Amino acid sequence: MKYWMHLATCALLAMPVVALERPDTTFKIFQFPADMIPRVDGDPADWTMVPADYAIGIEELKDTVHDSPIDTTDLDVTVRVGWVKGLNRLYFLYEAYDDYWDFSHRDLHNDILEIVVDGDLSGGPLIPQLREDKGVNGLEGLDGHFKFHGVHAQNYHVLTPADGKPWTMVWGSNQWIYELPWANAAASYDFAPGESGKYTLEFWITPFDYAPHEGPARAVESQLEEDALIGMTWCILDYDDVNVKQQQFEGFWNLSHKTTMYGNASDLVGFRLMPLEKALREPVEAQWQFTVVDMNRRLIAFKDLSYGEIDSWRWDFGDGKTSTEQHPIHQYEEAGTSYTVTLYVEGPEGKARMSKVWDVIVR
Ligand SMILES: [Ca+2]
Ligand SMILES: [Ca+2]
Ligand SMILES: [Ca+2]
Repeated sequence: MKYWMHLATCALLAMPVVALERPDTTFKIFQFPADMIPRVDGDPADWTMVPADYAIGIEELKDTVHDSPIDTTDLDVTVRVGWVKGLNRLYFLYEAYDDYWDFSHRDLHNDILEIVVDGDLSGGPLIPQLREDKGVNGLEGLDGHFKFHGVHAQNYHVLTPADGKPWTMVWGSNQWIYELPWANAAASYDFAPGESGKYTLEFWITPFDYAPHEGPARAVESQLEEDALIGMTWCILDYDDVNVKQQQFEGFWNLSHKTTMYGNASDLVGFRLMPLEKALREPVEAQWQFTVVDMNRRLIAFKDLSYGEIDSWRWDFGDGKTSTEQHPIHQYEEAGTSYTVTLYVEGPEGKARMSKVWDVIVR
């Protein structure tokens, strides 16, 4: 093999591999504007702004355990997922029809919406039983559970409905993640156990890169960034008979088309954290941030973060100097705490300005 070919092969092998199920499909997570964050109260009215192509219906699901055909008189579900830029939370609206709502037992026998999330696409097993080194030094047992289970990707068994139970079970070693300030839920329904009907559930969860058993002190939230991909899936465990003694569900309706999504984050599907829809924005919005390059020389780098089609930028640095560069670097001659910095932007569809009074301080 020629040396350069060998190099090319090595480069290919070294590329990060995002192993997700359904690699040709990417689902979308709707970005709510900061002044329209959904109120978690079981009333779906605040989701009417979410366009139809964000709704994920039962036609995307597959019963990967029994291979049953879809029957919407047995189960029909739609899920919408949202996020808010600046918050590491995933919001959900779950709307479901079931011919038999099964929720009177105290144990695992309960209609369930199972969600698995891997915010940093770490992939790989998240339950000790699926580790390749299971059985080594007891990793399959309680050591594996407390040190590993659900730590780098999380599995929620959301109880639909939850009656005399918390809103969800966490299949992991870190039960603290299902309570405020990490999660919250509210449901609305009007049926008794064994009846049919419509169920509405609103909730949010916080995905974690690291969610240890001991609690949140050393935990690391997944940083949700616009346009980024996360791994996620859900499946619905449809129990349809309260009298069945064994804990056996009738349906396993899975968005990933691989059953082991429950315990392997490489079997999740890709979800994109979408930007704000155009209809929710002004045609031109001004925004910027800055970084101190060298405080001794009072050297500041300004970065334009404006939105829309823009063909002119004008910066007023507050010291009598200006720039028409998009991302200028400016040196202040004197220390000061009151440099009011303004960015004016303009394009064919409009103009805007962003002025910050107390942000830029040099000493
Ligand atoms: Ca609501
Ligand atoms: Ca059913
Ligand atoms: Ca059911």
